[in-house]
Amino acid sequence: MILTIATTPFEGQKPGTSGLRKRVPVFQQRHYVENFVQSIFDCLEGFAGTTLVVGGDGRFFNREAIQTVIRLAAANGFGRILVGRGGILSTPAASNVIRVRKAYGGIILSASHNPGGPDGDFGIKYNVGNGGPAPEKVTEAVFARTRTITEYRTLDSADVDLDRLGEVGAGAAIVEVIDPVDDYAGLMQRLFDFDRIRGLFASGFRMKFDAMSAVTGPYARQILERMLGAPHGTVMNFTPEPDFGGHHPDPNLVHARHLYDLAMSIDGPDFCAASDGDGDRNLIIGNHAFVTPSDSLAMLAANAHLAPGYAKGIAGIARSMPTSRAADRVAEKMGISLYETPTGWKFFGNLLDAGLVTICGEESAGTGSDHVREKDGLWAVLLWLDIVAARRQSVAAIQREHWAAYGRNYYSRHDFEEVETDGANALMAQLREGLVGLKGKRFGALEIAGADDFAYHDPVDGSDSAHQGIRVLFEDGSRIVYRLSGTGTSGATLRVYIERFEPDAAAHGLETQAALADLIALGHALARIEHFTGRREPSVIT
Ligand code: VG1
Ligand code: CO
Repeated sequence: MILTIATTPFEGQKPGTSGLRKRVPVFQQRHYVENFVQSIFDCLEGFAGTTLVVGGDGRFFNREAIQTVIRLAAANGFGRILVGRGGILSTPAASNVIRVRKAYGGIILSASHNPGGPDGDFGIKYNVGNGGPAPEKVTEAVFARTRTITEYRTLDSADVDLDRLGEVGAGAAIVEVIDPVDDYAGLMQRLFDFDRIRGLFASGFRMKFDAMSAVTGPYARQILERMLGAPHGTVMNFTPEPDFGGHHPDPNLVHARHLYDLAMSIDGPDFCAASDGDGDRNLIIGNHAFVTPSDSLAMLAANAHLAPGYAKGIAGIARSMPTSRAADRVAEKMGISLYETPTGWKFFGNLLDAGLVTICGEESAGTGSDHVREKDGLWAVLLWLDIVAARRQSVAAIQREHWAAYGRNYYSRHDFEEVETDGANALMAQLREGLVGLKGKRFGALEIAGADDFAYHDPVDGSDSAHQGIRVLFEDGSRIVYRLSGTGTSGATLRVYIERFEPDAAAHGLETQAALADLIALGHALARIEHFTGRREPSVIT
């Protein structure tokens, strides 16, 4: 039976860079999930009888939230609800299911790289019919709706058994529990030369993939160990845990330090990789060769044609604004367009749909292509493996040759996490006010060529997005970028992105923080970071 339940709005149900993210106890409040999900449905049109995809990264509260979503979706008139078995779907796999099953859209339950567990974070994100995150005009409408909602529609039905494949009824709708891995593994098989990668492993190539007790475990084991013949034990921490084993499922040099140490050890593996909570990020470390995400985007773009799925070449590249300009040099040499978008995958969707770009990436360890409409951690790992197999070279050699051909963009991100919101906002405000005065100023060898508050005009749908981060550009091509995170759940996080271009191969062997030292110091001074945040040092350097 369909029930109509009276409710009142909750404060702050505002989707950020990638959906609504809050602490678990916030989501556990009565009506909280219902309000947000009903607000999404209230902003959609013409979905009666269509298909909705639902899945999550398996974190604490995933199963409960999925049952709620199923009841609301059925009561609101969706005809078919596809759910990953166990409530599991990695973010890229969900994107793929939406596309191949021609669904109206999808609801992804994830807070990505944020910690999980009863005191951790939870999140809900809506994806549209192309498989990608809802664009800003949709997320803004949803937020507006959360502020006026008075009732939601649900069923009084029992829970669906999420562990049994197949169809069951829920009100007038059909719920179909699907294998979360099959379609996705098939897609990877079509894009890459699995025989060639199998040959690589057969020749003794050694790899470690850390699924970080998060969603990619089942995918990585199926693809790497079963389909590609990597030795048993290649995939570590492969069982998705509701609290990610108490770890922070963020594949960076802080939270996946052990992989870095392994790759740098004397008899270390040839290739180390990891993914995040929901499987859309990637970390790539060759033996004695850490690849920054920005460099990875550039190197994948330059070599993608070696993989069967991209043999015809790539149409263009898109990167988020703070991502280094290494990819720009590749695009320039290839004679293809480079698009600079605001942070967040939702801005790539239109460019991919219009065929303007094939490969996209962000400095935050996200790369992907037009095969889905999300960033895709395992995809990046498999493309790297296919390139290594095709070139018969180590990651270190590929990286060295890339830098020699294109120059090296030294790059680092400094995060000041959980600082006071007022101070962080004041810091951004004073930077914004001082922008006009910066041009022409000199600091030692560094001269400011210009500074602005990044705004994006979408060339496909004509929409505008302002205030996407402060850019300070230098005459020698260096950059300092400041922005506040839109994924945190407590206080504010200031991100400072620092980049310097080095054309001279003789200077490509420097340690990154040392190569950027003068820019880092200037970055602190220009924004008066200590004054506004009370912090002298960042909490995380990647
Ligand atoms: C961060 C990253 C951004 C990424 C977003 C979602 O956002 O910087 O590049 O798209 O997370 O990634 P922010 O607003 O905190 O800087 V995920 O893997 O958390 O879905
Ligand atoms: Co993620």
